[in-house]
Amino acid sequence: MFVVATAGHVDHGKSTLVRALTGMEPDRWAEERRRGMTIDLGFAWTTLPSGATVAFVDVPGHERFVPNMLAGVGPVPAALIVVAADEGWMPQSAEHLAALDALGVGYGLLAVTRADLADPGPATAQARAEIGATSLGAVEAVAVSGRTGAGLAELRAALDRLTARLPAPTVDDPVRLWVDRSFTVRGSGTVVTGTLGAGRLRVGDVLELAGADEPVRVRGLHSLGEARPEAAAVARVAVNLRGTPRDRLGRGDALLTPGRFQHTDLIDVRLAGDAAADLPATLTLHVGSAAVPVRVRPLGADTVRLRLSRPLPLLVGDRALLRDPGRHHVAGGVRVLDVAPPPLARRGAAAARAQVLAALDGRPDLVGELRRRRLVRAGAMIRMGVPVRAAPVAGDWLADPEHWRRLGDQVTEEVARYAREHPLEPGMPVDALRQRLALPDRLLVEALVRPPLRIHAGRVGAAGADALPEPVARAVRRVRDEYGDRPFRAPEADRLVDLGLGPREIGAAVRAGALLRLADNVVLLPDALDDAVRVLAGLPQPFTLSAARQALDTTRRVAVPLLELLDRRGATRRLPDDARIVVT
Ligand SMILES: Nc1nc2c(ncn2[C@@H]2O[C@H](COP(=O)(O)OP(=O)(O)OP(=O)(O)O)[C@@H](O)[C@H]2O)c(=O)[nH]1
Ligand SMILES: [Mg+2]
Repeated sequence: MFVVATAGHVDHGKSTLVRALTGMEPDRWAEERRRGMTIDLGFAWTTLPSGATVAFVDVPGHERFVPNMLAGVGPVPAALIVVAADEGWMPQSAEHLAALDALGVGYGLLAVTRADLADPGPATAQARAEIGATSLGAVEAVAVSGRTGAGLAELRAALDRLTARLPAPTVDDPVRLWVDRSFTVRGSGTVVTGTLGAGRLRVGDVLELAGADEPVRVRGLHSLGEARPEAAAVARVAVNLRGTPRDRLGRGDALLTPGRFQHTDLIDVRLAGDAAADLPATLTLHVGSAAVPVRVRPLGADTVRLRLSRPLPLLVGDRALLRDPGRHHVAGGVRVLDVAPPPLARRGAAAARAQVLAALDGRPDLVGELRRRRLVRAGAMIRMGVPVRAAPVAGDWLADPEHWRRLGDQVTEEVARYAREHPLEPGMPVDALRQRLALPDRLLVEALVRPPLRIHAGRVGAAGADALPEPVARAVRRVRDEYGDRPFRAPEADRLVDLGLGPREIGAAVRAGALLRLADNVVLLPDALDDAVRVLAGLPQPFTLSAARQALDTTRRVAVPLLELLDRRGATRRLPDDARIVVT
C-alpha cells in the first residue's frame, strides 16, 4: 500500500478529486458536507492501473485548519498537490508547500484541477516553479477536472509512476504510530487510526502509550476497511485497543514499540527556515500528528533549544516543523539534533552548546554521542534513535574509550591516595570510590578495577599483604621469620607490642588475610589452620585437647581457641565427652 496526502488551498478541489479517484467520500462529517468544506482529515483508497493500492489522507485547505492538515501529512511520505486552474497559486498553496518542504517530503505530484473552468497552463507553470524550489523538486503535473472526469486516467497513471519511485519502507524498524483519530466502536471499544510509516503491527502486539502506566495490547487490526492479522508499513491502519479507555489517547499520541523511544520535553534542533534570532519566544511544534506549544531559546544562528509543553517520543534525526499559529506562518522545518541535551546552567554554556550543535547534522552518531556523554546506557542510546554497535564496558553501559582510560587511571590514583590517608584500612570502600569518580553504577567501578588491584570484602585495594601499610607488613614478615618453623606457637602479648602489632595493626593484617586471629592477642599465620587439620588427622581418633596440644607443640592459650575455630568451620567435631574427631 502507498499513502499519499493531499495539499492545497481551500476549495481548490482536493476532496472532489479524491472522491473521483476512489469513489469514496473523504468528507466524513455532516458539517463538512453541509459547508462544502473539509474540516478534518479524510481517508479513502483505490487500486491503480498497476494493481497497487493507494490510500489518500485528504486534508483541509482552509487556513484555520492547517493544524489538522499537519497532523495528516506528518507521517506521510508523498503528496498530491492540488491547485485550481481558475484561481492559481494561493496563500494556503504556499503554506501547505512550506509545510511539506519543512517536513522534508521528497515525493509529489501536481494536479491542476478545475481545468474545465480555466486554462490550466498559467496555474501549472506557477505551481511547478514554486514546488521546484522545495524538497519535492521537479514534479509531474496533470490537468484534471473533478467535474467532467477529464485527465483522471492520466492522473492515475501518474500516481502509479509516483508510487513506483517511493523508497521501500523499513518494516523492521520499531513502530511509532502517530494517532490521527480515535473513536469508540460499539462492542469493540477504543479504536485509533494512523499512518504506519515504518515497522509492522500484529494482533496481540503489546505497545507503549505515553502517559499510560501499563502497555496496551492490539486486540484487532484493520486496514483499508478489512480486519487483518498484521499490517506492515507503509499503511493506513485502525488499531483496536479494547480495554484502553477512549479518553486515554487521541490525536498527537503515539503507539510505540516498547523500550525503543524516550519521551522528551527538551530538544536541541537545527532550523531550516527563519533565523534563530528572528523566531518568537513561543511557537507550535508539529511532529507526527502532534502539535505542542514550545518555548524557543536561540543557541546558534540556526540552532535553538525547544522546551515542549508536553513530552513526545522523539528521536535524533526526526523532522518536525515550527509554526506561528497567530501569524499563520510556517517558521520552517527543524531537524532534531539531541533529545537529551545537557542543561545550560553555567555562564557561557549556551555559546559552548551552540558550538557543539554546529557540528551535528541529525544523523545518529554513536561515537560522537559517547564522546559528548562519556558514559551512557545502551538502552538510552537506542531510545534516542542511535543504533548501538559497540560492546558495553559493564552491564549495559557504553563508554567513550578515552574517558574510560582516564577513569582507569583515576581508580589507581584514588585507591593509592586512600591507602595513604587510611593506612590501616584494607582498601578503599567500593562505594567511596564510586562517589569519588562520580560513577552512576557500582558495576562500572567493578569493571575498572584491574590487577594488581582487586575487590575484596567490598573494598578496592592491592591483593594480599601488599595491601598492608609497610610497618605492619614488616611486622608480619618478622612473625613469619620467627614462627615459621613452629606454626602453632603464637607470639606472646609483650612480643606483639615489641613488633608494633597493636589491636588496630592486627585488625588490618587480619582483614588483609596476613594474620589469623584466634582470640585477643592470640594470632597465628594464616596457613596454620590447614596445617593443624593435617596434624590432627594423623592422631588416633577421637583425640583429647591435651593430645592435640602435644601434637601441635603448643600451649592451651592457642590450642583451645584453635580447636573451637576448627569446630566452627566444621573441620573438627566435638563429641559429648569433650574429645574430638577430624571431619573428613
Ligand atoms: N467545475 C469544477 N468544479 C470543481 C472541480 N473540483 C472541485 N470543484 C468544486 O469546487 C468546490 C470545492 O471543492 P472541494 O473538493 O470541496 O475542494 P477542497 O479542496 O476539498 O476544499 P477544502 O477541503 O475545504 O480545502 C466544490 O464546489 C466542488 O464542486 C472541478 O474540477 N471542476
Ligand atoms: Mg476538501
